[in-house]
This record gives sequence, C-alpha cells and structure tokens, in this order.
Amino acid sequence: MREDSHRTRYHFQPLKHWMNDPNGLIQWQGEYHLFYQHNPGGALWGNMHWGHAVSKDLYHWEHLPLALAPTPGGCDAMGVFSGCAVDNNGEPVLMYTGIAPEVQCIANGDAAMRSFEKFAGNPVIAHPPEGMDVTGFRDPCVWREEDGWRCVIGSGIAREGGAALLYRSPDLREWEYLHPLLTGKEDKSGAMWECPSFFPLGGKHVLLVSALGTVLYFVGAYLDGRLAVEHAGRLDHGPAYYAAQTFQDAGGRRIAFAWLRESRSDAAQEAAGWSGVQSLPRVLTLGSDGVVLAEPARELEPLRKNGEHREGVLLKVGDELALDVVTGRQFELHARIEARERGRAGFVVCASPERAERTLVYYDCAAKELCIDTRGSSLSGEVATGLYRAPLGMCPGETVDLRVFVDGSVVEAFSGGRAWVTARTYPERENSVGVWAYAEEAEGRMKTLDAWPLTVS
Ligand code: DQQ
Repeated sequence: MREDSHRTRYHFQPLKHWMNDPNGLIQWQGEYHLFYQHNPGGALWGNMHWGHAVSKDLYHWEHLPLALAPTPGGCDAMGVFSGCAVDNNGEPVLMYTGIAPEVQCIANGDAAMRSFEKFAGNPVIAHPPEGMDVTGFRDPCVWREEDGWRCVIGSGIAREGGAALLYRSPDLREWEYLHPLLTGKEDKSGAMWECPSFFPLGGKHVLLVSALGTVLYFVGAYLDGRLAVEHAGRLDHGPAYYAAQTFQDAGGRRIAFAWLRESRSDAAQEAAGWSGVQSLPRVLTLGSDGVVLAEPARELEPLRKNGEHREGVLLKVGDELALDVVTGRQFELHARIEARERGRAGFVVCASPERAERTLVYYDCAAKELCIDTRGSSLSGEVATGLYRAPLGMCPGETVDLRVFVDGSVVEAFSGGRAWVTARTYPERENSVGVWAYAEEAEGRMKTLDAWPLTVS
C-alpha cells in the first residue's frame, strides 16, 4: 500500500479514525499524558471517547487503550466531551463533560494513570447556574487554590456572549457556583466559549477560550475570582488551530497543545480513514507588551538531521534557491529576513516540479504580515484553501525571524514567538516535495538560512 503522505510523524495522531480536542494534559510520574477527543469507530466526529497516549519527550508517543468511553444509561451515554486532569494529593482525577444534557463528571485514575474509574456519584455538576440562559455548558478546567479547588466551565449567556463560569469545591465532588470569571460580547468574541484554559503566566493570568473558529486569549489581573482584562489577542491566525489546552510541566513550563482541524471534505477524511492532528507543543510566555508568546518545545531540536546553513543570501525577483537537503515532507526551515519597504520573501514548500502544486510561506514587507498561502497547494477538488495572515509589524531594516515546520499535511509558521499561522496542505502528487527560498516584487535578503530534515526514529 502507498504510504499516506498527509499523515504526520512529529505531530501526534492516533493510528486511525477521528481526533479533535486535546484533553487531560498533565505530566505524571515523569510521563507526559495526552488524552484527546476521539471517535474510535470512524473518521468523522461523533461517539466521543477519550483516547490516550504518553510520551517522555513530547514528540515520541506511545498509544494506550481508550481512557474513557460513554457509559450506557449513564450521564455521559451520548458522549464523553472535553475536560482536564489534576493531581489530587497523588491521585489523578479527570474532569469532563457528559452529554446530553451537558453535565460535569469526574473519574479517578490508578497510580500509574493507565486505567480510570468513573465516580459513582456523577454528575458532580448537574446543570448550569439556576436562572441562567446558557448557550452551552462544557469543557471544565480545574486548578487548586489555597482554600480548595476552582473550575471554569465554558459557556455563553444567551443574547450576550461567551462566558467562563467559576466554581469552587473542597473535594472535586461538591461544587458551588460563584460567578463568571469573565464574560464577552457576542459580536466581539462569540456566543459560546469552548475549552477554557486558565493559568498564571509572567505575573499575570491568562484565559484561553475557543470561539469564532479560533483560540482567543485574555491577559490580566486575577482578583476576587474575576479576570480584569488588560490585553487580548489570538494565539494563531490560521484556519486549523482550535481547542487549545495547557498544562504546567515539572520544569515550570506552560505548554499548549491544540487540535489542528482538517481543511478537506468529509469524503476525503473518510477515504483517508483518519482526521485531526495535534499541534506542536508550544511553550507559552508573556511578552512585556502583554502578548502571549509561543515557541516550540525545545525537545524538537534533536529531530534535526544533517541540516544546511547559509549566510548572506541575496534573492533576486524570480530566483529559486533550492533547499535540496530537504527531501520529504518532514522538515524545519528558518530564515532571518531583512524587512524592506516592499516585496515578499520566504519559502515555497510542498511544490511539484512543474509548480502545479505549491504552498507559500513568506513575510509580506508592505503589509507587514506573516503569510501562508495554500491557494495553489492542491489539485484535489476536495480541499479548502486560502491566504492566511498574521500581523507582525516589522519595519524596514528590522530582522524578521521566519520559522516554518512542515509535517505531512501540516504547515506551522511563526515569527519571534508572537505571530503564528497554522494551515493544512494536501498536495495530490507524490513528487510535490520541492522546497526553495524565493523573493517576489523586490529582492529579498536573508541574513541566515537554515533547513533541516526532521526525523522521528
Ligand atoms: N469539542 C468537544 C467539546 C468542545 C468541542 C466535543 C470543541 O467538549 O466544546 O468533541 O472542539
């Protein structure tokens, strides 16, 4: 059988079938645990279970048996939706949403975190706050404070906007509703906030929510159970990145994974037999201007093999500097580009020899944007494509640090930790593996240029 070149090797995927949100992220006894929304019966969304995998380095994953399945006749009979994992004095506890209706449930894990038993008293939160007309009520995010547990649940107040509802508990079983941690306006941040993740970062607190098809963040001061927002933004400007969840590892890093959605039809996903990828693990920090910054976890670096390094590369309009060291669809590129008044400079990736298929990743000097253009990426009629742009605002003379990761059908690009764009690309032709540096409209200067094949052994 021909290998499926759209599958990934250093981004996590189950062996087959559907995957969406990362769930229950935690480091436990030295292992990273990644649970995920999973349909074990097919390549489309439905029949939600929690899949489970572990890793020692965030890139090599061992697949484990399903962690949670719907219980017939139980309050999660229609599906085990998203949630989190916490350490309850040495015992792992998962908290998740059962449907329908949406209620919150817990399950206890064994000491090694390999098997899970649902609490007989589920649901632990049986309904939304009394009198509140909500647009949804799911995806608990739990943390511990000095006087007990706190939880925010993703929600929305009808006709007003998204809401993260704050609860308190002494024991993870009895929960008391307090008030919203934060609410939004429907026209600005959507009617319903899915998958909240709330955590301290750089002396402030950050709330991530998924809404309007993307991951929004709010940064501010956490006082008396409310977030006073000082800065807001988007974690990623591409079409793929959604349902981000974070955890803190033993080294104190705040690490985010997110679901990378497909950009092809249901029929194409069914034909492939799989759908959904996890993003690179991104380590979050807070910039001095309140922007949430993200860098790939450094554990990725040992995957680089026999790279190519150049300095002082001058690209005339129309030049194509082939990066032959990269031969397959797993690689990393890094260019330090001099920003000019005009012109575009960057990379063509996943290109067929006659250019019938190609994906562009570049810095647009005039628009001051980091861009991924998938409009010419595939001859398949089953693929949605677009031009995706992240504002970067670098001025002429400044250096744009452009980093690109390609893994099968995934393209993740970012600059300076602050502008991320993630998209999917599905070239039809097996020889759509060309990679080169290029410039358009005006000559481009790359102070340095690196390319590495990435190999997961
Ligand atoms: N996916 C889950 C929900 C969540 C949504 C269901 C976000 O819990 O709100 O698969 O992608």
